Amino acid sequence: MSSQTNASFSRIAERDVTRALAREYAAEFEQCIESDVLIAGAGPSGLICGKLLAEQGYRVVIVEKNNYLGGGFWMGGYLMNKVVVRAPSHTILQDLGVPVVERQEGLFVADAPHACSRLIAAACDAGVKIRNMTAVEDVVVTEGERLCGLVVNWSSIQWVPRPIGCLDPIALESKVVIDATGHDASVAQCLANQSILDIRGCGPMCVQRSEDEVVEHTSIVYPGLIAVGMAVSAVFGLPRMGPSFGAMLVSGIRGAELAHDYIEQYSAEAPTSRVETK
Ligand code: 48F
Repeated sequence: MSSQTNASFSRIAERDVTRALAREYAAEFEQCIESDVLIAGAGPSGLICGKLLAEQGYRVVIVEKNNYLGGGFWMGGYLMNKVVVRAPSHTILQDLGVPVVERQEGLFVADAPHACSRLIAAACDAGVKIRNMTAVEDVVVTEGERLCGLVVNWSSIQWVPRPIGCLDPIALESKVVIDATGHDASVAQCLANQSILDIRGCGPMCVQRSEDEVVEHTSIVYPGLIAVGMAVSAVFGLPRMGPSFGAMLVSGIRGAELAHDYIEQYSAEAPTSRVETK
């Protein structure tokens, strides 16, 4: 510690700071333009899904409209910063190094900031590239009717007055897209807005059914698009969850398995509708 507090900072100019930021940003942004897996939403389902796929060597990008990552995982409900998970999903938190307390048989509680920050760090450690302050505005669908990317923009642009804020979005491409945007189901909603997909919206709360049903319904909801987490509930009209997070984590894991299988199949079939460029 003393070697750090005794030394003076290395000498640099202001322009060096700006140049360092710009170069690193540009280099990483270039890698995000075309990935294996593009995940919309950095809540618990999206983060664990991205972590597992990145650990398998896939190029994973998460776009998140907020500045902060974690979605609803920082709070367990009603501003109480503890999260509840039911067995057997408590072992996922334990594997992340998060302490859990068993409050009654099969019902575990963890500290929300601890759980959320561990999950974010694990995703970053695995190599997931994060584009925060980036909102999904639309989807890219190829002639073969496969969803192969997201149309995104700075999320802050929606707060800029229209006359000065008319800023075109850009497209990011991937082999598979994951909708992990929670109750909004923002990616599926883009398809619904264009009458390509039916979305039912969440039903009333029923914790006994909701967690199992979210995992069971985690699936490919349109060619190239997998829904995980509460987006699954919104698409299929399942009961809302309440502040219990096990199904978010297990659904994210299931989504990663489906994405792996989809990419294997995608690579084998080598789509013909995709324009081949450098
Ligand atoms: O809401 P969120 O945490 O989704 P989740 O992973 O987990 C749900 C639980 O937190 C909780 C629950 C179950 O216990 O009911 O709500 O399914 O995270 C979704 C993330 O997606 C982002 C949003 O800011 C949040 O961080 N998001 C939503 N719409 C967009 C988006 C969009 N259009 N573009 C980019 N990010």
